[in-house]
Amino acid sequence: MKIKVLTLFPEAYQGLTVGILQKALDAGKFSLEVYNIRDFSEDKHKKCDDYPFGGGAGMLMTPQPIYDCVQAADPEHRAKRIYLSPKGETLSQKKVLSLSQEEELLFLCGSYEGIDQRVIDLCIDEELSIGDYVLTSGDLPCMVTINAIARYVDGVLGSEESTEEESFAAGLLEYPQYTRPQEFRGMRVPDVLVSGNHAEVAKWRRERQLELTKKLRPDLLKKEKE
Ligand code: 21W
Repeated sequence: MKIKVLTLFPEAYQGLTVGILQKALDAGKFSLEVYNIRDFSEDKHKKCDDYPFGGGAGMLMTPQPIYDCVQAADPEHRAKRIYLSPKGETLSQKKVLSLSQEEELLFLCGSYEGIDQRVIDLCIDEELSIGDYVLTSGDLPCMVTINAIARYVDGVLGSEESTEEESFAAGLLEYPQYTRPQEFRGMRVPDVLVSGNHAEVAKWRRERQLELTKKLRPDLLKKEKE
C-alpha cells in the first residue's frame, strides 16, 4: 500500500514511524510519503493561511498550496483522497478494514480553523473524524488512522500478533490476561489458565469477554446482533 500525507507539520510524522510500523516500512510492506503543503505556496512568504470571508475567529488554509500539493502528490487521482475533518464519518474498525484494502491512500490534514471548502469539493473523496473531541489539527487523527490501517496490511503483523483472533472477537471486549509469576502480591492467576486444558481456557475467556462487555459496553452486544 502507498500512503501519502499532506500537512503543514511533516516533522510530526517521525513519531509515527516507530516499532512495528518502522519495521513494516523498512521491509517495504507499505510506503509513506509526507508532503509539506507550505512547499507549494506561491506566496512570496510561503503563506498558507488567510482570513475567512464573512468574518469570524481565526484563520483558514488558503486553497492554492493545498490544490497544487494534491496535484503533485496524486496527479492521476489513483489514491482514495481523505480529508481529516471534525465533520467526517467517525473512524471505526470496520472502516479501518475497508481502507486497508485500498492500493493507495492520500490524507489531507488541515490546520487553523479549517480549509477553504472549494479544495474539499474539488479534490476530496471522503471526510474522516476520529471522534467527538476538539484537537488543533488533523495530524494526530491522520497518524491514528494510518497506525490502525497499517496493522491490516499483509505482513505487517507477525503471526504472534495476528489480527485473526481479533476478528473472531469482533464486537467483544478483550478477556483479562496474565503472565508470570503465577502469584504476584498474593494474587494468583486463575487456575484454569495454567491447567493446560485448551478447551476450558477458550470457554473461560469467552465467558469473561461476554461478562465484561455486558458490564462495560452493553452497546457492543446490541451491535453484534445487528
Ligand atoms: C477542530 C479545526 C475544530 C477546526 C466552521 C466554523 C480532523 C479532528 C480534526 C479543528 C475546528 C478530527 C469552525 C477529531 C478533531 C481537526 C482541528 C472548528 C471552527 N468551523 N477528529 N467554525 N477531532 N481538528 N472550526 O479535531 O482538523 S479529524
